Amino acid sequence: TDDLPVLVSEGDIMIGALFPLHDTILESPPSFTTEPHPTQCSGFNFRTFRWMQTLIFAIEEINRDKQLLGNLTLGYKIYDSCSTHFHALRTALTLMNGNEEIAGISECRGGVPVVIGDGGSTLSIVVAQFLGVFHVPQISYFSSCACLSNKLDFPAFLRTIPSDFFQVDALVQLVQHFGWSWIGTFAGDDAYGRGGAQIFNEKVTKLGACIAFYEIIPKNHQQTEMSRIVERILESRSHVILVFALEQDARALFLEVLHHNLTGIQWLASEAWITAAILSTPEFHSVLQGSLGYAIRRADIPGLQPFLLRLHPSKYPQDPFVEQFWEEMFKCSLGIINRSSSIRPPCDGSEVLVNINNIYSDVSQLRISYNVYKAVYAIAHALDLMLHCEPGKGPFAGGLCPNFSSMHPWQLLDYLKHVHFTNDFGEDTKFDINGDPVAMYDLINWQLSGKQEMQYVTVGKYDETMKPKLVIEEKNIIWSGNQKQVPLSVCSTSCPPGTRQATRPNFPICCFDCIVCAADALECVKCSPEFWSNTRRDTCIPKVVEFLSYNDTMGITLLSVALLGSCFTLAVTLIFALKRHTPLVRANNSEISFLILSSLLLCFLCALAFIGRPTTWSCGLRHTAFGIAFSLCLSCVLGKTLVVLMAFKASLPGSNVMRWFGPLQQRGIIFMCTAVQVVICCTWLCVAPPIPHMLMTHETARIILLCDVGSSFAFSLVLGYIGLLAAVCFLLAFFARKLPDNFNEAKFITFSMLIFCAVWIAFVPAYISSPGKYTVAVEIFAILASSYGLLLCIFTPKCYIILLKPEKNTKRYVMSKSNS
Ligand code: TCR
Repeated sequence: TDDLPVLVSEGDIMIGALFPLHDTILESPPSFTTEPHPTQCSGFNFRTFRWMQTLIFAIEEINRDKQLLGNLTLGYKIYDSCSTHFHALRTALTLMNGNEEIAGISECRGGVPVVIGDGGSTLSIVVAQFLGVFHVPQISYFSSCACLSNKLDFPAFLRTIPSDFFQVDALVQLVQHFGWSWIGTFAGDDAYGRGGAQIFNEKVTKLGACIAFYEIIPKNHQQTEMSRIVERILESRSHVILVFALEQDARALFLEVLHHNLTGIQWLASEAWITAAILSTPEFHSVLQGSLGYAIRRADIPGLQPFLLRLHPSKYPQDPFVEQFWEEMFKCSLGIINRSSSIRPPCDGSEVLVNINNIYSDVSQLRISYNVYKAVYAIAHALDLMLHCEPGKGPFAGGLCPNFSSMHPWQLLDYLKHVHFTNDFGEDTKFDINGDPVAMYDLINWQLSGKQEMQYVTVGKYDETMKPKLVIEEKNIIWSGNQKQVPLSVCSTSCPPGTRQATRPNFPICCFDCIVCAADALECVKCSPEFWSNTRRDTCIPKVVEFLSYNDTMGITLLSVALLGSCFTLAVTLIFALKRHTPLVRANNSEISFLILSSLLLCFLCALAFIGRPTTWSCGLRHTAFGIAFSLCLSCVLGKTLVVLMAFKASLPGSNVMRWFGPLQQRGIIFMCTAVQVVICCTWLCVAPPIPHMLMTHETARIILLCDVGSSFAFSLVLGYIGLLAAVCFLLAFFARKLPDNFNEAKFITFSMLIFCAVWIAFVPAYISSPGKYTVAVEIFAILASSYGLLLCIFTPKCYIILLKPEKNTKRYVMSKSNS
């Protein structure tokens, strides 16, 4: 290795440090035909030079302080890594005493036990991989890539800058807070930019928002490529864009944005450029005003400014960097080494640092410098702990303490991992298991002051340890374009009520069309079965409950017909009762007639149970009452028919039928036939009673309230039994129709049974096919029709004679009739 410029100060414990004091390296690929040239760095960086001075400041402060480390002193060895990863590795090798035998490094003879640095993540990754092999602790003040938290790859890496993982978390919370769902991302082409943007994209997508585009800013800032990626902004029509890149790359991007005359975009900044001076110049005001981003916490380090201003080349002849700093600062030549590249006037000694306004002496934004300061103090505190280790209570196996004078780097690493102290500014410093500090950020908003100067206004705070982590003072934010209103960035605005999102094929999920909800459409809110959507399709309204009520026309009509029937029945009963002594009534077995009449009355009345809102009671009553009333009625008719038949048989010579078919037997038959139905009905009610039931489908706006028969077998049995009785009646009456009897009774019964059977046969298909409440109406109609049939056929002829033809109501006539 060639002789690299190094700044050394001896001490009891040496700290190695790497600073990217230059921005690039002038190195053409070596030809390997001649001896490779020594490295030449170019682009002196005043900012990192200030960080370096802060390191020296901190070390001198600690050496003065007798509390910390007692009389032991810290020394340092500082190298310039020139912002180039292989050069950083070269310096790290030198720090580890690369000139000597590397195998001895783990014993740390000659090598430093700890390294502070390097700058950017790309540099630190290389250095950390190398140092990790030897377990030499490395504390970075600037490398924030989340990848460095991986302790498998970087076991000895610690840092005082928070991991970008937390910065991205804070950015994502911002996105979530303001409801942006269509965000573009630009990333610098390095570990920092790519690493940060990638985590951001993943997290945002997980939230359900979408990345409108993701573009890498090339390191060479090539014009065509820059132009292409800026056009992506226009294409995507995204209004919120994150730029996760170093300031130089961000600058190249914004120059191109300016060139495209793109305004009205809300820029989200990464920590690397949110306080960048090169971007807050007037030319970028129109574009960058309103930008939001997180900056790490700053602090004022008392005494640092005079320390910075103390420098003079004459005071530090050994310092290889001061001389260059001076030449660059005052654009003059000290003439000690003749640099052919720069032809400058010689420095005349009149140069004074105090008068200069430069980023080096600006101590208003001490963020990274403060991280360097903290790193030095962390090492000092770790060494102090080690120094005060009590034998037997040490951290190593068996309570061992390290031997301070010949400590191993890994022992210091262990102490560093557990260091925890509060510095003079009241801030806690400690490392988590990944070697990361507690993440704290200020939310910065770029606002134009009255004097047209860009100001970094703090509008919020992020603290990993607080709940909530992020606090935003929303009212203090001035958005891009001097707006007070939160900018909107969505691909498609949300769909109005009553419509649903339909994703566009080949588009992210945030882009969709709104289409009107069909009744059962996917993702439209489905109303529960009792509800129905209103005409605007935005709320669910209760469905109309439908049943045959006393209020609607159909209900009223059926009700009146039923009541009318009842009245007729009562009227007939009255007539029969009044004329009960007349031959006609007497000949007609008045007992059975009255039984038929009352059962008919029951039949008419049971129709009423079918009208009105079905309840447990009315459901139970409906079919049973109907079944029993009809069975009773039919049994009586059966009994009557039997009488006619028997009477005929009895009138035949030598017959004694009448003897065993007297009124008692008649009653018995009627009772038996009805009892069967009563038993069926009781069993039905006990085992599976009919209950009210809501019939609802999603397709209709109505709920049909009906009685579920409970057991359809029982229902069929009841109906079947009635059918059976009717059929038997019909058959008997049919046989008896030609027989001479009173007023062709049997003929009328045949006729009434014909009507009865016809009605009920017609009922079955009508019942099955009629919708909703009309099934009930059909049933009532059947009941009423058959009841009327019976009433009219059996009783009208008699009433006709009783009322209008009283002359026929004589014993003789009745007898003659029956004898004719
Ligand atoms: N860590 C970055 C580099 C960087 C930076 C900055 C550069 C950070 N902050 C501010 C310029 C200005 C944070 C890295 O590479 O890890």
